[in-house]
Amino acid sequence: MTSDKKNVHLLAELFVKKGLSDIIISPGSRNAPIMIAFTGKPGVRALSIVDERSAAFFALGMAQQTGKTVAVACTSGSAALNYAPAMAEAYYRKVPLLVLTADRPPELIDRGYGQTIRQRDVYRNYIKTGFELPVEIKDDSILKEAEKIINEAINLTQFPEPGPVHINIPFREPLYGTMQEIFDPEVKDFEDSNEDVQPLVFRLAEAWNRYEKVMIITGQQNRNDKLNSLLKVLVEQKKAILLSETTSNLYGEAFIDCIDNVVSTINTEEAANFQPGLLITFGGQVVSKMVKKFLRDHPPEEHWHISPAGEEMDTYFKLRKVLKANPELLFEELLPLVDERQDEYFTIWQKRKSLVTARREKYLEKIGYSDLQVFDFLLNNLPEETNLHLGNSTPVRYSQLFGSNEKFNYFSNRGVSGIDGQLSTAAGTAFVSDRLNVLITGDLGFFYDSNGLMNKYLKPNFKIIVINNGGGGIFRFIDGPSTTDHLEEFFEARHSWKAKKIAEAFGVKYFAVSEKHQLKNHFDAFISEKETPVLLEIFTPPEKNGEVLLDYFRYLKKI
Ligand SMILES: Cc1ncc(C[n+]2csc(CCOP(=O)(O)OP(=O)(O)O)c2C)c(N)n1
Ligand SMILES: [Mg+2]
Repeated sequence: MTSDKKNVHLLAELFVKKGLSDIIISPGSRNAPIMIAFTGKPGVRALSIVDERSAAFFALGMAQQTGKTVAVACTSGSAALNYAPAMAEAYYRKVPLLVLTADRPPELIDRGYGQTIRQRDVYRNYIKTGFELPVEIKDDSILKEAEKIINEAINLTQFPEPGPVHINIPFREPLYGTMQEIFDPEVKDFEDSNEDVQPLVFRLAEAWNRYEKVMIITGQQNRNDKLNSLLKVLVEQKKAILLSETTSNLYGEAFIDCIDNVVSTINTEEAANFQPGLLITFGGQVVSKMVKKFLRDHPPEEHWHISPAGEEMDTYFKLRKVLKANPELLFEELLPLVDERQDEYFTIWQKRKSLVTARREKYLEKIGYSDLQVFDFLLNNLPEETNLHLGNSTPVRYSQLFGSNEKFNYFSNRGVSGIDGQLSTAAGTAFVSDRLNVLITGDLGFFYDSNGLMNKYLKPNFKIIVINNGGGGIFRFIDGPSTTDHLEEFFEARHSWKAKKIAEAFGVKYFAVSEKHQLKNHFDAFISEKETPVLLEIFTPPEKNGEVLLDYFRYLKKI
């Protein structure tokens, strides 16, 4: 049996035929036909999550792990608006989501009916495309039209690059009718044009060989072993400089994987020595503000960006060319065509990296209990094979200071860097993953998204670490807030809340630490817990954290 609303019956059929399985449904009555059509259908795994904001981030977490499109479905009105933060994140990070919003029929919009807003194109600025299904499928031509829309919408969630797509679905009452399945729709797949990358490869090789100083910067991306080995050769044998971040999920001895440590020590007199001639970039967002500033002040002569969708990402205001290609294919073809670059340029970066790394270790030996010390402990003690979810604000930034560790897969909501869905996203990834999934979040980020715990799908492989420094610790480090009278009240939003009762309310086991000597024991107990999700709250002193980090960068500079 399915819904007697033919538009959604058709959608559910195509959803399964196109190989999709996961849908998260939030409660409501306008979306009853979606529930009826999807749940109980062979091949569909339907989850129920109440809070739409959290549900959409949970879906994003699932999709970032599996690479498969995940659908979310909600009722009409403000429910749909609550999907918006996760849509924006998915759009800017290229995560495949299919957003289904139930709506009233067009004749009842703006006529005083309840729970009704203008939903068509509601996410228009941050989705790939928005569609609306016909209300009634009265004849074959409307059926074909709906079939076309659904095929196209699902294809667009994956091609040419993944992202979110919206389908608004108007329903006329009554909403709860059922009928036997009647449709066996036709699947239309996206034909990848498989464009020839050769001409692009020759152009890039020609540029490479023209410049002695070649720098590659990688933004956020998933782990990719083949790409990783190609980049290793480009760096180790061809002497390019590669700047990567933990969120780039790339690992190599000679990669400059702690950008801020190195860049913060480059002074104006020597900047020209570190400045690239040719800059090649690919991947998503770059976390480091310092490298953006460095390259704006000391720009490359040419910047070439590689993007499968051909996006113009002119971060450094020097973009010369966009190569519409897959970086892996491009680098594979490029390797045999490029010469080794200047040894001097390579060495200057490598030397600086070793100096600052030694300096970091010295500094860590002498500091007291603080966020930096806690991160040092955590990053050195988390088990192998961990999916490490880094909260926005300082967790993702602290991780950069320690470089990339091959034992972790790093995740972070860096598409738009919100603190509003980190817990839900990590929980979604843990749900579809067999590994240990550890989220390190700030306190405000945790309290903000604590509805992520209002969820029946938290598994024991999901562990949360809350670094509770009494507010938004980041505002102590960035220039500006401390020069105003509002640092504590309006920037940090200082509080003395504790996560204990929230964790307990949702059946999450709780541990707390507020001094260095407690850290090891509680951390070990936290990691050993195998039966239930668990939360470790680490209280740190806000003022001290600020001093320790600012002093860290001063200390590095004295190399
Ligand atoms: C949805 C959203 N609102 C506001 C911000 C701005 N913001 C960035 S960091 C931050 C403070 C986060 O505090 P916390 O989670 O405790 O992390 P800490 O800075 O202490 O590491 C805020 C409010 C944001 N990134 N996202
Ligand atoms: Mg905080």
